Amino acid sequence: MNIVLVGNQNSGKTTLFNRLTGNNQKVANFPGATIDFKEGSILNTDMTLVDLPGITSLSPHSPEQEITLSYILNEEVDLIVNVVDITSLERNLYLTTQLLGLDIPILVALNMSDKLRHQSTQIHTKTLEKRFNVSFLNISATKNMGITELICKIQTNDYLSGKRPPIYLPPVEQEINLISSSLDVPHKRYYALKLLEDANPLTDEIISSQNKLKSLYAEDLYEVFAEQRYNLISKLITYASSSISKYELRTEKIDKILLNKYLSIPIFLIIMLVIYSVSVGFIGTLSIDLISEWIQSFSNFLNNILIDLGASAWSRSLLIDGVIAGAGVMMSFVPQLVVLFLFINILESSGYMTRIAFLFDKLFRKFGLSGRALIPFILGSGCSVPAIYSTKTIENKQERDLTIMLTPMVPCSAKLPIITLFASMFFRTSSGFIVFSLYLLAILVIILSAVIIKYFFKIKPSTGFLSELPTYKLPNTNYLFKDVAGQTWDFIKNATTIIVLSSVIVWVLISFNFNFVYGVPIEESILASIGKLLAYPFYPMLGELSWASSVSALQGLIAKEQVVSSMQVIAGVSGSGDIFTSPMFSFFTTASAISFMAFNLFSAPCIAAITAMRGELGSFKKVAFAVLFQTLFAYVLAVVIFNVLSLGGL
Ligand SMILES: Nc1nc2c(ncn2[C@@H]2O[C@H](COP(=O)(O)OP(=O)(O)O)[C@@H](O)[C@H]2O)c(=O)[nH]1
Ligand SMILES: [Mg+2]
Repeated sequence: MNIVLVGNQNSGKTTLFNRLTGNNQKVANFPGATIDFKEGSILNTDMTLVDLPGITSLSPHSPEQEITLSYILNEEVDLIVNVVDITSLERNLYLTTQLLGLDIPILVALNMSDKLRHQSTQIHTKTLEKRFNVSFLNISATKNMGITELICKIQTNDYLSGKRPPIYLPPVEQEINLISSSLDVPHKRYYALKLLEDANPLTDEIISSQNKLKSLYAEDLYEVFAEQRYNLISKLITYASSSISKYELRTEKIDKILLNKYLSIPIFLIIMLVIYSVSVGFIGTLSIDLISEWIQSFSNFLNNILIDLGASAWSRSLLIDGVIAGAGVMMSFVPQLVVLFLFINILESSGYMTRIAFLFDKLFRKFGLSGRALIPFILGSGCSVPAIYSTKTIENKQERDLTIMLTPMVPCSAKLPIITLFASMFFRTSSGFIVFSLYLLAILVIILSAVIIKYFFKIKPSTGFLSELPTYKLPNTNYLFKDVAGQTWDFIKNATTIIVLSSVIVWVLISFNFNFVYGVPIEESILASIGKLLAYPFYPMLGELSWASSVSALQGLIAKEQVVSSMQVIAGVSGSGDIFTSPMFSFFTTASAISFMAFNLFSAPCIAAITAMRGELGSFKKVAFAVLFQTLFAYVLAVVIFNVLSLGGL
């Protein structure tokens, strides 16, 4: 197969030639001419390639151009690769329109496509293909782009080679067809046109055709044809090119950094670190401290008024330790939620969130999750409540539900006191390692849970893989504040009743015994009785019937911090270090310490998180499934850990 490269000077033919042939090239000489050209074979194929001198049209103006024309017309050519400089399409396509008159298959290589990236226009090659009925391919000879595709197309004959489309206005086409039908040579259209342009026409037939066209257009038919070619091209280019908006240009520039191969993930982690430390860290800690202070002074104030009013001890306690304490738990979430919603909304509406999904999709899809799930997981290590709300940006409902169910299994910061309590007590020197291992365990637990839940809910892998990324936009502040306000209000509305109610219920359970005597010591309370029942299911993970442990775990439902504070109250100590000297908790061994930690880490989250799940899953059944699943999973895990470690003598 003999292939020739044809194109304007400086369109990149020689560069492409070198790229395609490597070292398999030699200088050839055209018989009877001093001008030489290069010949070679395309790497790893037996196709020969010829690099001809550049030409601007099929009307040669120099000896070199004559060589090119004569080679194309007279040699055995199986395919013309028309090399076109995409940055000056108008001039280059002029030659293409002429090459289309030849009886040789053509493949147009739009070279220098790399340069187009810096220009503000885009070329739709499909439009060009449709109009010319030949294949167009974007390449860059210097940047080695599209070269493999080019070779592939050539090797497999994968290019359009249908009927040649009309190039000129109908009267001209009509005369071309008339003349070419009487010719008996290859390249009829090319020669017919030449005859029509000829100043010294040979036959009467040609003279009459010429006269017809001259009366329609102008005296100089060469000019007329050239003009019609130019008109066609300029019209086509307006159709085929669209200008890139300044937003798209800006987006491209930003993405060069944000989606850079090496920088994208560090940048994402830094952004998350900032969001995390500002919302959950700074605002979260500050507001929890401040709000507990306010609640404290408000409670004192209210208590004094109630005493003055002669209210009973239990009613004061109900209001303060039940209702107001519950409202305080709810309120302490609000400031960090506002800040977090603000950040998440900015990430989403700016277009960055879609890019994060794009970065992590491949990995996360394996577990039935969207790349966007990474954000709730990271935030979840601070607090599950805002993390669950941040799943709002996951479009696919199934993927969203799965993420919501998994997020509470990320150990949140409120679970940290549990970890540190046990780790520092039982693993003094290696407590850092234990904390680290628990986080690793959390990752394994989440992956395993994902696989199981995916199976339960028959979650199909979503096919909506992103290929188009939106442009970056500055968020509209109006909508931004409306969204944040709406989301925050949703939380307050949904959470207040549930949290206050459960706080009151726990208060009742702690404060009364079954005879409804108020103010009994905790070990005689209703909660302790429930704890004594629960001690049996806890036995397989503790090796001990301990109502104190099951009650503490149960209190974690209000807030996970309460697990440790409940243990302190039951042990009757003030420092957490003394907990294990109390007879209530002295039974803990290394094995039961680890299993109890694991159970608290992965079992049902606190009421606030369950409320958030209820709001976002939108179905009570799904919440029940999630909470039961988590608790059951944690239970099995804890029992396995305890028994394996106990067998190992720990
Ligand atoms: N940016 C860019 N420059 C190119 C590309 N192909 C060729 N060139 C440059 O364009 C110039 C002309 O290339 P050359 O191969 O000599 O063109 P020829 O006259 O058609 O043989 C050289 O400076 C090449 O480096 C390309 O794909 N992208
Ligand atoms: Mg050259």
